Amino acid sequence: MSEKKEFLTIALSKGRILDETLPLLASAGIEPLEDISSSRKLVFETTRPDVRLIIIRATDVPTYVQYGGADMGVTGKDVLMEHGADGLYEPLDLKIAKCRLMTAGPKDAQSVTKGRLRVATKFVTLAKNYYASKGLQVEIIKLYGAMELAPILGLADEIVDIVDTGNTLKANGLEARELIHMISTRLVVNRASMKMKHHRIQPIIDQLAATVAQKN
Ligand code: PRT
Ligand code: MG
Repeated sequence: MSEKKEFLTIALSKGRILDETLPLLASAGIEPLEDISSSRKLVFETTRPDVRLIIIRATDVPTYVQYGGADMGVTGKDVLMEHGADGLYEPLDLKIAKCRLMTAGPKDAQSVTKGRLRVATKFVTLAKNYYASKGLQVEIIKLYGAMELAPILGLADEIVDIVDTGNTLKANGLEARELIHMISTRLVVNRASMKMKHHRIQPIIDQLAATVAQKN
């Protein structure tokens, strides 16, 4: 049996989701053998010899799980919706890293914009769909971060971005406008793995579900 077949591989998002994910996994008996935050490794063995963790960017999690590089993954609903869910099951809302996908723009801006509205975002697909659903044709400007700068520097009229406390918007003279989606972190599973490794995956889903239910 190949190494890939005998391991159950779980892809975790590095960054802000990770700290809240680890206690959930621990409740399912899965704990990394080394401290992830103080290591440069990308693959970690766990207290379960048949389970390993890989630590990657949130935006890469759907891709790894879709292609079977990982059997399961943890990432934001925003990332999943933007990426598309082909080849993925989404069996569980982990109810962590909750936030909102919103439109935002300069405080006190005149709402009448001449010509097409320009929107800066890293969520190109979600933004396009949102404005289309309102019957608005917009020009989408793809950015990879610091969307808040775009209206300040005249690059865009609005942004589509994640909002939690709203402090980042406020600090940059912006205000939230419309809610596009409520966001939380989801567990995703590769469709083929769900069949082939069901006896190992389902108990983990069940345990995580029980922990989430207890916490919320
Ligand atoms: O940052 P990087 O480009 O490396 O990767 P990433 O943005 O994909 O990862 P990370 O760790 O920043 O976010 C991972 C996931 O956390 C997102 O996909 C969301 O599902 C979730 N999440 C929850 C958030 C936030 N809360 C959040 N507040 N993601 C981003 N933010 C940012 C937001 O983009 C904005 O810059 O925080 C700022 C707003 O926060 P407030 O509290 O000032 O409103
Ligand atoms: Mg980020």
